[in-house]
Amino acid sequence: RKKSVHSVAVIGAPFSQGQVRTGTRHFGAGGNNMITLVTPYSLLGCHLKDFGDLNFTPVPKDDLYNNLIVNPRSVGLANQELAEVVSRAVAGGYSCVTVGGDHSLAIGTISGHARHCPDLGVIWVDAHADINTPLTTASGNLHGQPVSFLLRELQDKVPQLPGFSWIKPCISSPSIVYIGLRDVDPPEHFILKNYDIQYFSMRDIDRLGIQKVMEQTFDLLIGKRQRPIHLSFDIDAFDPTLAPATGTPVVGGLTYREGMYITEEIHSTGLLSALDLVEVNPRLAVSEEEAKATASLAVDVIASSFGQTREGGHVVYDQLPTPS
Ligand code: 5AB
Ligand code: MN
Ligand code: MN
Ligand code: MN
Repeated sequence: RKKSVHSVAVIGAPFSQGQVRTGTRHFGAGGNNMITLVTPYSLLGCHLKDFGDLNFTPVPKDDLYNNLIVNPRSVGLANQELAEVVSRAVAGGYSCVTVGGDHSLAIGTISGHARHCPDLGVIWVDAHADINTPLTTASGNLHGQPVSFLLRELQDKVPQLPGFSWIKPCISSPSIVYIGLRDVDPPEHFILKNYDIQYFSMRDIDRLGIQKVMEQTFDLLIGKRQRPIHLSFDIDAFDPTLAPATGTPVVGGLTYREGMYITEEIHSTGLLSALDLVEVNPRLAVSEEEAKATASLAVDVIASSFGQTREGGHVVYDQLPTPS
C-alpha cells in the first residue's frame, strides 16, 4: 500500500438548486459537520485546509428553461464559482474534497479539477447515471444531468442553458466509469450504450463481485497510463437501509463493505485528486438516527478515500510499551 501525507482541501458546497427538495445544503463541510470530518482526517495525518462553506451568489429571477429545467442560472453560476475554488485548490497542491450539496455541483468540481488536470479520469459511484440532457430529462432537475454537460462527445445534443456558457466539456467517454447503477432512465441507457460508456451496475457487482469490478475499473481508467482520479460519490449508491437521508433512494444498493472496498482501493492507487460527496440530505431523515447514520457513512467514505483502513494500519503505531 502506498502511504503519503496529503494536503486535503475541504470545500463545503451547500447547494441544493439542482433538485427540488430542500435540505441537501445542510450537510456542509463547515459548521458542526467540521467536527465529525476533522477527527478522521487528523487521525490520517492529512494536512487539512478548511475552505469553509462557499457563499454562492444568488440569482433572483431564475425562470424555468424550456418550461422544465429548474434554476438553470443559479446552478450555472454556483458551479462557475465552485470550479474557480476547486481549480485553485488543486493548483495549490491540495487533494480536494467537496461536500455537497446536490450532484449538479459535479459540473463545477470536475470542470475546475480538469483545468489543472486535463487528463483526469472520473469514477462515478451512484444509483443513477446523471447523464440526462436538458432535452431528455423528465424531472427537469439538474442533479440528474451533470455528466451531459461534461462529456465532449455529447455536446451536439446539449442545448446552451442560461448560465452555462462558461462550461467547456472536459472529459471524453472513455474517461468515466460508473459503479452502482440501478435506476437508469431510458434515454440515459441509450447514451451509455451509444457512446460506449463503461459502467458496473448492481447486477454487474452481483455477478463479478466488487473486487473484480474495481480491478476492471482501474484497467479501464489507469491501465494504460497513470492519471489523476476524480471520485464523484453520490451517497444514494448505498442501500437506503444504510443511507436513508437522501433525495432519490433506490432499493438494492451497495453494502457498507462494498462501499469501503471501493474507497480503499481508490486510495491504494495513490491517484485520488478530488472527491465529491453529494446528496446527503438530513432533512429527509425521519429520525435523528437516520440523519446521523447517513452523515457518518459519508464521513467514512471520505476518510477511507484518504487512507483510513479497516485493518487499522493508517494510524502510526510503531513501538510497543516494554514492562519496566
Ligand atoms: B442524483 C432521475 N434520473 O433525471 C432524473 O441523485 C434521477 O444526483 C436523478 O443521482 C438523480 O431526475 C440524481 C430520475
Ligand atoms: Mn448523483
Ligand atoms: Mn443518485
Ligand atoms: Mn439522489
